[in-house]
Order: sequence, then structure tokens, then C-alpha cells
Amino acid sequence: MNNRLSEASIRSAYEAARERYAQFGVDTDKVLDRLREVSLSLHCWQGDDVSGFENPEGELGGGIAATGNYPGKARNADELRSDLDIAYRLIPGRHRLNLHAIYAETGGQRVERDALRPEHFSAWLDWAKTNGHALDFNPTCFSHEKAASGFTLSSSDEGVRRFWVNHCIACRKIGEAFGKALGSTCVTNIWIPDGYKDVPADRKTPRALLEKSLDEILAEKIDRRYNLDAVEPKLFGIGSESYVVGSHEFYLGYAVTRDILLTLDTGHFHPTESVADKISATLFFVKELLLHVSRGVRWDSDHVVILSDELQSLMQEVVRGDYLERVHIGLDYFDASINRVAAWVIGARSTQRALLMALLEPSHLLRKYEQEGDYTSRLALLEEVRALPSSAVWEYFCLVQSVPVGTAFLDDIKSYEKAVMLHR
Ligand code: RNT
Ligand code: ZN
Repeated sequence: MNNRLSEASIRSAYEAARERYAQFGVDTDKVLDRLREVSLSLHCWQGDDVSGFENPEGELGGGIAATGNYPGKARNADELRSDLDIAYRLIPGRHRLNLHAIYAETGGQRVERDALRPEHFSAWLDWAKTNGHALDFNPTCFSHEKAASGFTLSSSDEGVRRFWVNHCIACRKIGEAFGKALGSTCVTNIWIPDGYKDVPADRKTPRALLEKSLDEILAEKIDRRYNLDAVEPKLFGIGSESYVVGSHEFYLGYAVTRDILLTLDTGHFHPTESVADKISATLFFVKELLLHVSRGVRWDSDHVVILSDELQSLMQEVVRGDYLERVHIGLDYFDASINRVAAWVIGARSTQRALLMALLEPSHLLRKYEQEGDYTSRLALLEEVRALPSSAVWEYFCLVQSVPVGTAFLDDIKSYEKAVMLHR
């Protein structure tokens, strides 16, 4: 297959697309200026199936699962950074990195999670500075003997609960250090797996404990310029099918009353529920949102993101509500059955394409029809817009951003795979 397009054909297709969108009053040059400014937060954990460096051979806990055994998984921080460098080179624009606490580099020493400090991430920080990536962060409240009971921040064992509270406190300080050092606010997101496989007798007590733990974690005020806190609800996990302590209602109420961020993971709701619809609903009450762009399939909440209708609706809502400044866009999925660098690139590029399509929407016209009660024209235009040549605009964007156009990014990944990944 020849997957290379000539520069001349990309440019002429763009000119035609520009004219086409101009007929609807949309300025594609302006749209691309806006798209270029949006940073995604790439999740480090796609590169090694959420193993981390604390106990890479250990089992992944928390009711999440990375299935597959595609070769080339990163085994240490240098390999992970090298893989990330390839991924970032194939994604147009400038992007952030989302780290988890288990990606600390402790020089072969066991450092307990409640004792983690910014210096355990100094290599990540240096790399981020050198390569122009800002950082986001997450406490890791799973894959640990103190999480084996299935309860962390809501544990009724005071020692266990304290441990995880202290871990989260340590993580906020690491987030603060990242934000200060890089001059870009770090979002520190708390997700815990706590819940029951089977019907609980007491849904209240674990939630009371979680509320108490979160209040203890957030007791110290941290300058919002450096660190923002977020909490991430989930409907169910493997082994927590009947009850999850940190449910959507719990965290929505918590985020609103404590003035912190709510995280919406697109894999964490009932399959027919629209996460897109939650954007404007929640943003009346929380200042900012963190998105975990993911894809639920059956029981798995973490398939590689594709350019689905759901993803397009999500980005439409972000754009239509003029929320780009209030919505942090992170990715969250893990697939061990395909090339892991490609998984990052495919999901990130599809997210950007959905965003681009949303920015290209003639929203003024659609709104006009809606206000006039002309729902017939609204529907007709929405259908027309779906198939306008956004691909030509995307390909031109890739060209001017000096990243491969179309599936040509695969060439780079295949040669990297051959030269580096397959030797691991
Ligand atoms: C799990 C949550 C959480 C994790 C990461 C690894 O269902 O989505 O965000 O995926 O913390
Ligand atoms: Zn998530």
C-alpha cells in the first residue's frame, strides 16, 4: 500500500475544503489555529499495560485489565520515555503527559507510596522540561497489598485508610511540584477501585469513610496555579459489580461542595448514557472538568479510543459550550494486543479529529435554526456537516505540523518496532 499523499494534493484538497466550509461561514484557518492550542494529556500507562516500576511483575489490581501479549512492552522508564517520544512525534501539536505514582524512579530502592516525593520523579520532570511537555498526576490506589481487600480510601481498617490518605497527600505535593517547575497547572486525579462484588448490606459507611479521607487529603490548600484536584467516579469494575463507593452522584456532590474538578471517564457509565450530555450539565456547578477519553466495550472500560459518534458528540459539547478552557482532555485506555505506541497515536489522533470536526461545525447556523424552531433544517444541516471534507483539513493540519499524514505514521512505528521494541 502506498500510504503517502503528495504535498500538492494535500494542499489543493485543503483549498477546496476551505471554500466548502466558507460557504457555511466557517473559517478553517482559524479553526486550525484553535486546534493547535489544545493539549491532550497522554496517559503513560498505555506503554506498559499499567505495570509501573514498583513491582512490574505483579498483578494489575483494582478491577481493571490489560489483555493481550503484543511484544515490545516498555520495561523501564527509559524505554517508556523513548516510546513516548515516538508517539508525540506522530501527533500534531504539543501535549502533556499523565503520570501515575507507580511510575516513580526510586533507584532500585523500595519507597512506600506514602513516602513518595517529587525527587522520585525528577527524571520525568527533566524529560518533560527538555521536550516541552507539561505533567498531570495520579495516586495509584491499586496493585498493592494494602489494596488487596478491595478497599483503600474507604477502608474500615484505619491503618489501611491512613496509608492511602497519606499516599494521596504525597501525590498532591508531587503535582504541586510539577506545576511549579513546569509553569503549567498539574491536574492530580484520584480514582479508587473500592467496592463490592456482591450486594452490600451497608452502602453508607464506606461513603462516609471516603468523604472523611478526601477531606483529610484536601485539608492543605495548594495554590490552584500549580495543582488542581479531581475525583473520578465509576459505575462498576471487575470485582465491584454490585457497588462502587465512588459513584457518579457521590463524586459530583463532593466536587461541587469542595470546589474541585470532576473527572468524566467515558468508559464509566451505563452504555446508553451520554457522557457528552454531562458536560454542560456539570459545568454549571463545577469550575472545570477532567475528561478521561476512553471507550467502553461490554465489561471493559478501556479500549483504544476511535472516532465514534460518542467521541464526536463529546467534543461537540466541549466546543459548542465554549468550554475548551474549562475542560482538561486526558486519554485513558490500555490495550496490550496491538503495538502500544500505535495505540497512543491512534487514540490521540482520533480525539483531535473529533475536536477538529466539532470546531468545523457551523454552530451559528445550527443554533439559528434551533431558535427559530426549524428542526427540519437543523437535522438536514447536521447530516450534511457529518460528511463535509474534514479529512482534507486534518491532513493539511498534519502536513503543516510536520507529522505524517494519514496512516503514514505507521511507517515510523513499524521501523521503531523492528529496530527497538522487538528486541525487548
Ligand atoms: C479506572 C480508571 C482510572 C484508571 C487509571 C489507570 O477505571 O479509569 O482512571 O484507568 O487510573
Ligand atoms: Zn479513567
